[in-house]
Amino acid sequence: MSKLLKLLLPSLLLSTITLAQPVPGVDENIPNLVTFGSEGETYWGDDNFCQIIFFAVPENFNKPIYLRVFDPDTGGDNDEIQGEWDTQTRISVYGGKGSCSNQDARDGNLNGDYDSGAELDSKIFENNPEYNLKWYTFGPYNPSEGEYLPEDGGYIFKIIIEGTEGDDGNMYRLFLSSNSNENHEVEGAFAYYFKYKFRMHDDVTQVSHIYPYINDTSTVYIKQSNFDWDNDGMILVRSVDRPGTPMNVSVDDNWIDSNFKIREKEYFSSLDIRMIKNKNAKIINNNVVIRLENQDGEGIKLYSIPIGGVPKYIPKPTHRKVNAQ
Ligand SMILES: [Ca+2]
Ligand SMILES: [Ca+2]
Ligand SMILES: [Ca+2]
Ligand SMILES: [Ca+2]
Repeated sequence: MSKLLKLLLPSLLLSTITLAQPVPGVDENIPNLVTFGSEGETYWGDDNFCQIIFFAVPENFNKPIYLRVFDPDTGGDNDEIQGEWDTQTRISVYGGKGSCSNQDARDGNLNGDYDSGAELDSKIFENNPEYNLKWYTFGPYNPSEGEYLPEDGGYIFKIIIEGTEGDDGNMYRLFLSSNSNENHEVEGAFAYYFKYKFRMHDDVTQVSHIYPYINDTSTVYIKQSNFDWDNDGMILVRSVDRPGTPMNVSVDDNWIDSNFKIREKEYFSSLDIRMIKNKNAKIINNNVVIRLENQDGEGIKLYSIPIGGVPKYIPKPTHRKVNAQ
């Protein structure tokens, strides 16, 4: 993160702090995150049965925090059955040195030290009506139990959602809260992720979004990769300088990528990656994966809220000659 962003981050986030806590974020308009059991088929939309989300708690916040998970079970409502419900999901919370700065954690490298740092809590969820459509609360944690990374937004916590058994799809949502029983905002907090796995809307009129932020002038181009999109419509990049640049969209059980060059006006602004469903195909239960990298292969953070707000395309002024009467 640039020094400039570090200075601006609190004020940029201030206007949207009340939207900052849920993952998926409010502006993302994504119904659920998804992780399949480890015996799932990748063509159901999860490439490696693990999701990693980071939460940043600003350093001036000194009350206990809680990480809450909606519908952590795999069964009953909200989830995707394959045969019978037989899936186990391990949800773990990490803090301390190396938990969030570790490159394997940021890259989701499951062969490496993705589960680095101190494990604060871990719990296995299966088919259990007790947790169906309910919130489960991890914590309390003292914010200082996170890893102190001021350039990433303060004290950072890592939450890993890993399918350890079975083949069903676990749908869930997350919330960073200052209360153990309800979702209360942690002022100035937000979440970020380097790879995002989620369920698209079934409603073809709904547009989902992700919001990377171009935080310095060294980004030359962005490589976007997506998995198992089932050719469901279009992915467009909108920014202050472009109304919508199309990116490649994957088919079934397949990774595809494409690059787009960053323009000067896009530095220090968010991009709005818009996911527009195919109006005719009416694809339902579409689970997908997306990741962005810079030209050096470094993962680009996707923020649960767009930094500086949702970018608005500013059309170039057109100069028309006005004839004198
Ligand atoms: Ca099953
Ligand atoms: Ca459920
Ligand atoms: Ca679930
Ligand atoms: Ca899919």
